[in-house]
Amino acid sequence: MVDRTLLDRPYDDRIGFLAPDGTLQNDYEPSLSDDELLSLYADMKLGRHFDDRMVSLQRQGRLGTYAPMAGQEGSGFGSMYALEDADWLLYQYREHAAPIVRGFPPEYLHYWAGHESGHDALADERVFPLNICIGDHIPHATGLGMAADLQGDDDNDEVVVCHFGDGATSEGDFHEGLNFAGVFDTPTVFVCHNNGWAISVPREEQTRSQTIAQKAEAYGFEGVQVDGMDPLAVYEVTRAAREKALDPREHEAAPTLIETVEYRYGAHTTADDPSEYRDDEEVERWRQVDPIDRLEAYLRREGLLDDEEIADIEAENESRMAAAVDQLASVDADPDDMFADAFAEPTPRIADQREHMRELRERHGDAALTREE
Ligand SMILES: Cc1ncc(C[n+]2csc(CCOP(=O)(O)OP(=O)(O)O)c2C)c(N)n1
Ligand SMILES: [Mg+2]
Repeated sequence: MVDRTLLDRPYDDRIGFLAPDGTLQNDYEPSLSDDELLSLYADMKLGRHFDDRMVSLQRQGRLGTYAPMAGQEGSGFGSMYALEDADWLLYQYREHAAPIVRGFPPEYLHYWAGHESGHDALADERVFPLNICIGDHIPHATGLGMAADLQGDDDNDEVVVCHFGDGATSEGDFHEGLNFAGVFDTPTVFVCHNNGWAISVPREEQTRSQTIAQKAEAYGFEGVQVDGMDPLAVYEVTRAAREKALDPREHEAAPTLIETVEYRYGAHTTADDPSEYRDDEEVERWRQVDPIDRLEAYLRREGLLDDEEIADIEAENESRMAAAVDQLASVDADPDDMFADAFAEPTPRIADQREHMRELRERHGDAALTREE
């Protein structure tokens, strides 16, 4: 049973159901079945394993830059589990839960290795290519929601979910996207992963608003703040927002802004050194409320999970990831691709650069690409 009243809370009343020790709070009963809870746990573990391996592959020089997710699995997987297959996904570079829940195609790794093929990996699963240009995808999510509405006649059953970070809320695109969504009642769910930092800029310097959730007020729809380290709370809230987005009653369907409060344990990307701007104690504090440990504690309490089952899940996840890494070796990148697709026809400057690179490769081979010329 979806609880729509969850969306009607004060903005700073952070919704949470699962305590760090795995007990349930606030008279909550999970609406996910036991099998679904176990599957959510296994996917979150896959996400953490994927993340560890991706960082290590980057360190080995087998990937380009990578944006670690560890710590943010509660909001990523909790929100993904609330969706149906027909729903559309747009996400920022850190929310790897979207590709993992939508089938974890091995080609997803290609993107991070700089291969064109990584972009299309999830097209059939209604997942857009990940977004690097902060906030750009927010108006797209609104427009897509509007299109779903128009195409679905009166019985649209697709929502559009858009993931982005706290930093994205400072972009004009955020405000334009949410304003339009409010005016046209688009079936869009905006999930802001507030991890407290936009690279080295703390949340307090990002906005003077007390919460990010309250920004929804300005656009005429509901905003809620959720404990992003609690996958079950994020699940229930996203489920309620999804239902509201599809409400067939006139003027009842509306977007929602969900602010998930969480933390990234690792660096912003593998090109960042967080010790320059934050203390280890801060990281340690957040690790104490880890989303995977919480769910695991709950499942153990309920007798749904034991050491042996955890070992089986880990073994299965390791073999899935190993298979994805294996096929990475066979992908051949064409350095020319980096000049493709920005414009239908390359601008003179891009054409010059492409020509310059081709000449260098002809003269020196691909070693030219790692040398300063
Ligand atoms: C339009 C734009 N401006 C600046 C950047 C540089 N940039 C990359 S990540 C980032 C911070 C984003 O922070 P947030 O939205 O909180 O996401 P997080 O990295 O915390 O997941 C910035 C400013 C960019 N990618 N795009
Ligand atoms: Mg952030």
